[in-house]
Amino acid sequence: SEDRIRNAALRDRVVPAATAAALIHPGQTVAMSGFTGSGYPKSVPQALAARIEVAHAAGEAFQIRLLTGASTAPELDGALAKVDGIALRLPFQSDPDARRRINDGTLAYIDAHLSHVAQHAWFGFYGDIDVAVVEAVAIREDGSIVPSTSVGNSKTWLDLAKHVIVEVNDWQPAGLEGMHDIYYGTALPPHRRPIPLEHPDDRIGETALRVDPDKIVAVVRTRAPDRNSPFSPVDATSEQIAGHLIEFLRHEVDKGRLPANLLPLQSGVGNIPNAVLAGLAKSGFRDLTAFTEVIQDGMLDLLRSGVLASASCTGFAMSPEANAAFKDEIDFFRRKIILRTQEISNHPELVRRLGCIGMNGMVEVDLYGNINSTHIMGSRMQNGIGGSGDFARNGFMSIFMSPSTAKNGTISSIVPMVSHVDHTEHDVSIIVTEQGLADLRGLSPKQRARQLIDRCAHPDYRDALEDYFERALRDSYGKHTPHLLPEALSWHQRWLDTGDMRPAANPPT
Ligand code: 0RQ
Repeated sequence: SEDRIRNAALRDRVVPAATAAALIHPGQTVAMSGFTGSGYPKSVPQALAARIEVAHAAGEAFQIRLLTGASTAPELDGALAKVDGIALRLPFQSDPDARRRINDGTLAYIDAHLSHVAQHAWFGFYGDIDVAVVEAVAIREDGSIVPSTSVGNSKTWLDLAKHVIVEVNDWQPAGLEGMHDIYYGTALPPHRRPIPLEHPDDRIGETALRVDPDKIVAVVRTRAPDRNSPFSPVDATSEQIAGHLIEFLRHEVDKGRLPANLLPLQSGVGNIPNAVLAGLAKSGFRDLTAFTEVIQDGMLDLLRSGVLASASCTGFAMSPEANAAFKDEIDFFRRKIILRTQEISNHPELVRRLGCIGMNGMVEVDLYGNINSTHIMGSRMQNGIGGSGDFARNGFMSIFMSPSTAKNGTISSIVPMVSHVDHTEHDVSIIVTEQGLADLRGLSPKQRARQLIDRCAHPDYRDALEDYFERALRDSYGKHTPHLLPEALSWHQRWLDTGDMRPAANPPT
């Protein structure tokens, strides 16, 4: 088959992964491609991890500062975290080894809005970027780089890095070429111009990444799949959540508050969003659009059936089966999908203009609608805020979904006060649990509390929430957002002490 490296000078720079990894030095800031397990480099990070392990065994210090688009996979985050090779990580991860190190306090993590990362890098907040490592499906004759299954921050990494390593992955379908839309109109304040995108499927950029060929110090050939995990089958809880949400969307169309084909959808990743997508497939909706970060299995099905007319994203999260089918139907999907930089896929200006419907998961919500998306019991990092804030703050409406309890019912997802705040009450419009849906729009704090207790809380926790709220109404210092401060986080403390938030289940001794 045709060589994916179509520039002769760069063909001469092909080296083994270990040779390329040897160009990365201790203390350097390394910026890699990759977004939710798609389009991340696969062999250089592993070769680098091997090198770090050898250095550590010899008593030498060797860590890097690691920047990406979002989460990656075991070959990148996992391999480097296992050998304690990461001093600083941003802006998002979901790797068990990285998470363990973050929570034992040895890995510094900056949990950033995904739309912020490129501009913060340009502003210089992260210091110099020494090396960029990006995965490509091809290098063109002119040296420009065709990204693979994600774009993420790769444009910015290639613009800013002193040196560039490209992994050309033969496993990725060549037919990805033409799916990308890389916008080069961004500038720094005060020189910014409006972004000329008016419809979710507008193309406003180029199909490949520009790079100064002199910066490319190594090219590595790989042939390996994106490491994607299968989704669990839709369970009853997710199905109920999806049911409530779709009924609500229909109701909004009937009321004339949403057009018949809704507004551009943003959907988080995971089993509940997957259930929502499966529900949309059977809902009767047609010609929907998606302006989102990640396309997962369910969205590919919606594109196939015409429920979804087009989808704009910055990466994929596909199961191995979905990925195989995607490769077979790449010519169809290239007409339906636009892969953008995450700076554009999540851009506040665009999310506001298009009026996106943001649908994301949460850890917990409090009586007044503040959302915790990231921290377990206020201090343990789960994944990160990801793009949820970009859409929650700026969308037409912002929906958060979760089962009403966690950890076998020992935790209520509706709590008096959240133990960490990612999305404030001002950014949240709809809460959905398997119990029901609370529409918080246009409600005052006390009205919101009533809705959340009555519609979303699990019956095991309803009385305790009601009791807290009533006593807060009576005794709170202020009666606008009533709280009993010594008690507000006592449910979390009780769980830490006894393993159960329910007072009766495990009375403290
Ligand atoms: O822990 O795996 O140890 O059992 O949190 O929870 O129920 O599997 O749900 O995978 O949808 O994750 C908010 C984390 C939900 C996700 C969050 C525990 C639970 C389990 C995972 P275990 P589930 P999900 C697009 C947008 C932020 C990023 C985002 C997330 C684990 O949605 O990361 O939105 N969001 N990105 O047991 C204690 C609670 C809990 C709890 C759940 N109340 N208390 N533990 N858990 N609720 C994508 C990108 O931006 C890239």
